[in-house]
Amino acid sequence: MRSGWKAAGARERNHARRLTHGAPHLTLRRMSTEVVVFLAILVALALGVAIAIKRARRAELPPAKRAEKLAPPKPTPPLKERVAAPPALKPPPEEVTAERLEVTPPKEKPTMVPEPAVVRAAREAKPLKVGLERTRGGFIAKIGALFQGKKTIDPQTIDRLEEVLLTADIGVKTSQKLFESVKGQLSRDQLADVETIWDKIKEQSTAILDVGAPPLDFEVAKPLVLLVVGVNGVGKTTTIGKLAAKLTQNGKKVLLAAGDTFRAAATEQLEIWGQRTGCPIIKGKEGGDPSSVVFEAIRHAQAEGYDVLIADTAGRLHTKSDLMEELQKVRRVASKAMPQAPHETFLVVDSTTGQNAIAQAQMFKEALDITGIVLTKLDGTAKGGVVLGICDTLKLPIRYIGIGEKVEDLREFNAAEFVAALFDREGESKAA
Ligand SMILES: Nc1nc2c(ncn2[C@@H]2O[C@H](COP(=O)(O)OP(=O)(O)OP(=O)(O)O)[C@@H](O)[C@H]2O)c(=O)[nH]1
Ligand SMILES: [Mg+2]
Repeated sequence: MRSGWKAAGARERNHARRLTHGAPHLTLRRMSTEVVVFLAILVALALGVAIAIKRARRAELPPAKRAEKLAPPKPTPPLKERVAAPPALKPPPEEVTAERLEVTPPKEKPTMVPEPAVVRAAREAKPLKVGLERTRGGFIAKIGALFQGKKTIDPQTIDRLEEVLLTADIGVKTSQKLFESVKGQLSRDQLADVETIWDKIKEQSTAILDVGAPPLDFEVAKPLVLLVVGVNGVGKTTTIGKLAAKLTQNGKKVLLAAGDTFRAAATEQLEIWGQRTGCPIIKGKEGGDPSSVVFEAIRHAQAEGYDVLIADTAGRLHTKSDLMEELQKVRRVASKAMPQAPHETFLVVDSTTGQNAIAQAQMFKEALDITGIVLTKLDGTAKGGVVLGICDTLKLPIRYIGIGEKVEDLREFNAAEFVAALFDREGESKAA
């Protein structure tokens, strides 16, 4: 009985302990969990409301402002010059990678001192014939050999002339045209006379080379934007350097754009020309977007009053459509920075590649609006006859020719002058 009471007493005590200690502890823990859940719901609700308000405000913005808000922060302009850009300019119309561009002013004084045009012209007059010596040693020397020692020309020799022209790097169509003009337009008697045949060949060559384009005018726009394109290693950068020197010597303020972002060495090469000629360079990041560099360069040239902007580009195979599209984009973006830009697009071709140069020129012309050709390395090849093939096939004007690696070896092209130098047989026997 006593033990029964004891057990009952213990149950009572336990019950009392649960009531006095255990229960409040449990209640507190449950309460704090509920408070945390409640607070979390409150925070989530507040966040939801804040996002909804922000979206509603953005929806009220005009599309341009909205795009501005959504766009990533703009990179800090790298130079003070950028601040001076004309306010009316619009941003590039299509996706152009924003990148830090630099203007590299020449560190020292230019190494070339401007020289009066007359003095320069006199100094330049001689090398053309010398520079064309190798080409003269090609098909022209072969024709000379064919006529060698002959006072009159027989019909067999005329047929051999056709062979020589066909095997020269003129291109089949053009050589045929040249031959027909000689054979078809001369009488029997005239055909027998060596000098008359030479004259006819020269006359027809001049007619082919003169495609009737108006003379190159660097003053049609300020800045005149000149884009230089071509296959790898043809002489684009060298031509740009030489041309920058020429223009600077003629009193033009020239800016260069390092649009060959493919290799760091390409920019360095242009920088060396910049140092030599005293022309500043706009350059971008290696591997960056060339159209961005060209766009920035045009803006800079406009803001700083440059007369000419020459943009280099990376060499590319005419058969690579993606690379050709990159050039098309450069042209489109340039025209957004300045309507009509690029005003000139020069295709540089290496004459040592012979008839391949004609194929290159054809494909570049199809992809881009090429306005002129620069034919380089005429000093190092017997295949210079390709100049006839290019002009005849594409009807594009040759603007300059390269007859060496030096600055003065870039020569303005003039069909009559070129033909005279190429066919100049002074020193040879005229009876040949
Ligand atoms: N003999 C001679 N060499 C030339 C002439 N023009 C350019 N070169 C040389 O050709 C080589 C290539 O010239 P670059 O100007 O680097 O050619 P590029 O087209 O810019 O080359 P990439 O940028 O690699 O596509 C250089 O060694 C030049 O000195 C020329 O008229 N005559
Ligand atoms: Mg180059």
